[in-house]
Amino acid sequence: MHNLGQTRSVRKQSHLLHTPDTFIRTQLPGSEKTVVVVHVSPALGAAFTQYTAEFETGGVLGPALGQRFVYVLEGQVEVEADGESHNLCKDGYIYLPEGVQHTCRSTNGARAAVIEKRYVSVAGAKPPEVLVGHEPDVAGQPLKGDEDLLVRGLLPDTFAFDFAVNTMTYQPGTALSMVEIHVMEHGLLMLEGGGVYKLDESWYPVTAGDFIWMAPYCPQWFGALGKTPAKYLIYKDWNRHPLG
Ligand code: UGY
Ligand code: MN
Repeated sequence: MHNLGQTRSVRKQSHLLHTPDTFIRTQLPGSEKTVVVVHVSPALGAAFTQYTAEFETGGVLGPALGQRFVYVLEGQVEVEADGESHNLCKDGYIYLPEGVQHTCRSTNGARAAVIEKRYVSVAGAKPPEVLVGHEPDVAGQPLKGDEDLLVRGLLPDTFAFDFAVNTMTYQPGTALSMVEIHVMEHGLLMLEGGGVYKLDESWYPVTAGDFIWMAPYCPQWFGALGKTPAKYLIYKDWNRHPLG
C-alpha cells in the first residue's frame, strides 16, 4: 500500500533522518546473500559510511574500505580475522583495523550495523588492533553526572582510535542537558524506545529503527519520551586535529 507521499524521513544540508519506510536495499561488491541499507556515505557529505547489513542464512559481507566496526542487532555473525574466529551475538561488536583481512558471515541470518572509515594515523600512536566486545558488559557512565543518562564507550578513548562508538541510554523523561554544537559528525541508530530529536531548527519524533546523520556543527538535542528507556548507538569522529 502506498502512503500518499508521506514519510518522516527528511534530508537537509545539516542532517538526515532516515526512517525504515524509505529504506532501499542494495548489494556491495563481494557480498553473498547479504543486502545493505546505506544510511550515510560521502555522497551525502560524510567522512564515513554507515549501513545496516541484512544477512540471509549463510550470508557473507564483502571487504571493507577502511576500518570496519560491526555491531550485531539481531542473530549471530561469525567473524574470522587474524587467524581467530569470533562469534558475535546480539549487542556483540568487533572493531577491525584498516587492512586486516577478515570475513563476516552469518550461518543462520542476522542484521548488523556497520561503520567504515579510512584511518587517519597520528604521530606517536600505534594503530589499533582487532577488538571484540559485548555492549551490556561495558560499564555505563552518567553523562554530566546524570544517572538517568548512561554512556557506554565501546572503543577505548585513546589516540590510536580516530572515531568513537557509544551507546546512550535515557530513562523515560531524560534529555540532553544542553543543545550540542560540535565539529564532530554523528551516525545514530535508534535501538530502543523513542523521543524527540531537535536537529538544527527542526523537531522530529524518532523511534527504534530510525537512523540520523548529523553533519559537523549541526545543533542537536534529544529528549526521551514514553514509558521505556530510549537507547541509541552513536558514531563520532574523534581524537584528531581539525586540520587533519
Ligand atoms: O557524544 C556526543 O556528542 C553525544 N552526546 N551527542 C548526541 O547524543 N547527539
Ligand atoms: Mn553530539
